[in-house]
Amino acid sequence: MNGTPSDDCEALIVGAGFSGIYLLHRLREAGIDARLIDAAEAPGGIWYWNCYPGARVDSQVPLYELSLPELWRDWTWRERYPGWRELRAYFRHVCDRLSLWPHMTMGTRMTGAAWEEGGRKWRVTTGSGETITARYLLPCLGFAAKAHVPKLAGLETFAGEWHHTGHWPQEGLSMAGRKVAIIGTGASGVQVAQEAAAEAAHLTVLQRTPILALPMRQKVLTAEQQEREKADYEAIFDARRLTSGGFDVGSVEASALAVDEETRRNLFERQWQAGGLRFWYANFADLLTDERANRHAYDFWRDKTRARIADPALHESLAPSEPPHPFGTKRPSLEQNYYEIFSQRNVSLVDLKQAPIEGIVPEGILTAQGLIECDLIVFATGFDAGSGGLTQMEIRGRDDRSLADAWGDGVAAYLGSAVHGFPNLAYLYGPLSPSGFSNGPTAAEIQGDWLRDFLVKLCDNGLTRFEAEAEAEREWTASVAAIGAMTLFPRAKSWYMGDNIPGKPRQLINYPSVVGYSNIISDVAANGYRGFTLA
Ligand code: NA7
Repeated sequence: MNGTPSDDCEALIVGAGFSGIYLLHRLREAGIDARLIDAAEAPGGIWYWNCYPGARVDSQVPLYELSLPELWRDWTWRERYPGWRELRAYFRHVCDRLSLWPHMTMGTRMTGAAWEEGGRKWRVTTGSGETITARYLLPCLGFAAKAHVPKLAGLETFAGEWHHTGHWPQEGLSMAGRKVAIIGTGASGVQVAQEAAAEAAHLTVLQRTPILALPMRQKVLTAEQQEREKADYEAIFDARRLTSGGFDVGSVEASALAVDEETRRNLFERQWQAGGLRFWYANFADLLTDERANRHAYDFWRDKTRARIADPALHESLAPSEPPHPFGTKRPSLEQNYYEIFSQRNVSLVDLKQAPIEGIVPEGILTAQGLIECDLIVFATGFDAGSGGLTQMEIRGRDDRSLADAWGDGVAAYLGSAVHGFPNLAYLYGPLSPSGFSNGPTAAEIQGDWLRDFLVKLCDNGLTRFEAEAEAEREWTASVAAIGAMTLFPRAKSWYMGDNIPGKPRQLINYPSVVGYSNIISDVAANGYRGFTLA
C-alpha cells in the first residue's frame, strides 16, 4: 500500500478471520469496492495468532466452516475437530476459491482511524504510518484480538522464556525436555497442557478456577465418510441459523426438573457420549437459566470427571464437590486426556486458591507455598474479549470522541455492530452481537449477509452515511443486559461477563441467541433499517 489517495476504497474490512473473509466475498459479489487488511501474514484470524501446540477448534465438522457449496464440495478435513494448521489451510482454500487474494493486504495492522465528516470518510492509519481512506470502516477483529497478560511483579527478571498462547511464536517452540509452567486452565491452557505433558521434563499447571471440561471424542475422518455426509450439509447449515448457539441442534424443549431421574440421566449420558460441546448446547432448556436444573448437570459432570482422576487428593481441586460456578456459564472447553495427565510423574497441579502467585523471579514462579522452577512460562490467561480489540486502537468518531472513551463505562452498540457517534462504522463478531456464544462461521454469515444488504440498500438509494440512533443503541444495550439477567451467566466471573479483566465494566458481552439475533436484524431491515439515521 502506498498511502496515497489511490488507496481509497468504498469499504475497508479489517481482519481476515471468518467474518472478514466472508464479508469481503459478499461485498465484492455485490459490486462494492471492498478491501481487506490484516496484521497477520496469512488469513485465519484467531488461527493465525493462536498457533500453540494443541490449538484446535471446539466445533465438529462440518459446523465450523462456511456454507457456500463451492467451498465445501471438494474440501476434506482430516479430523473431526481440526487443529490450527488444517484451519489455516482451509482459509487459504477459501481465498483461492473465492478469488479474494487481489483484494487482501496482509501484514498491515490498523492502528487507528478518524472520521471526516466533510468528506464522509474514515481515514485509517496503519502500523507503518500509511493512510487508507474508506467510506465504510468494517472491523472484523474476532472476540480475542487483545491478549490478557496479568501484571505479575518481576516478570521482566525471568531468566527463561514466556509467551501468551495468543501470540505464540510463528516459527514454533519445542517444549521437549523443558520445565514448563502454564498459568490458566481455560480452553487454551487445557490444550497446551495436554501437549506439554507428553514432552516436557516437568509440567506445572497453575489453576485458579477449575475448568469444567467436556470430552472431545476426537476422530480421524476419512474422505469417503465425509463424501457420504455431504448429502446432509445443506440441511445442517440451514439448521445452524435456527439455534441459539449456531450449532446443528439446540437445547431440548424439556426442563431438567420436569422429568424423572432416569430420563434426565439418559439425556445427560447421550450427550456426554456424543462428545464435544453437546452436553452444553444440546441439553435441557433450563440448564442455563435455572440453578437447580444446572446443578443436576454439574453433579453428572463432576462424577464422570472424578472417575477419570486417579489421585483422589486431586478430586477437590479439579472437580470440586460444589460447583465453582454454574455449569456452562464459563465456556466449557473440550479435552482429550486432560484429567489423565495429572497421573503422570512429570505433571503437577498447583491450586492457586491455596497457593496464590506472589511474583516472578529469575528461576520461576514464586507462590505462597514456594518456588515453581521453570524455564518456560505459558500465559494461557485469556483475552480482553470482544471490546479489547477495538478499544486498543485509536478510533475517533464524530466530534473527535474516541471509542475507548465512549465505552469507558461499558460497551454500548446498536445490534452489536454500530455505535452512536461513529458514522459508517460497523463491526462484525464483536461485543453485544452473538459472537462468543455463537459458532463463528454461523454468526459471520448472518451478520455478513445483513451488512451486505444494508450497504447495497444505501448505495441503491444514493445514501452515503449511516449512524446508529442514541435511543436505539440504548435500547439494544439494555436488552442484552435484560436477557442476560434471566440467565445464570452473571453468576460466573468470566470473559462472557467482561470481568476476567481487572477494572473492565461488568456486563454480558454477547447476545445469547443466534436465532433471536437473526430474527431481530431481519426485522430491522424489513422496517427500513429502523434505529439508523441515514443520509
Ligand atoms: P479463558 O477461557 O479466559 O481462560 C483464562 C484462564 O486464565 C482461566 O483459567 C483464568 O482463571 C486464568 N487466569 C487469568 N488471569 C489469571 C491470573 N492473573 N492468575 C491466574 N490465572 C489467571 O481463555 P482461553 O484462552 O483459555 O480461552 C478463551 C476462549 O477461546 C475459550 O472460551 C474458547 O471459546 C476459545 P479464572 O477462570 O479467571 O479464575
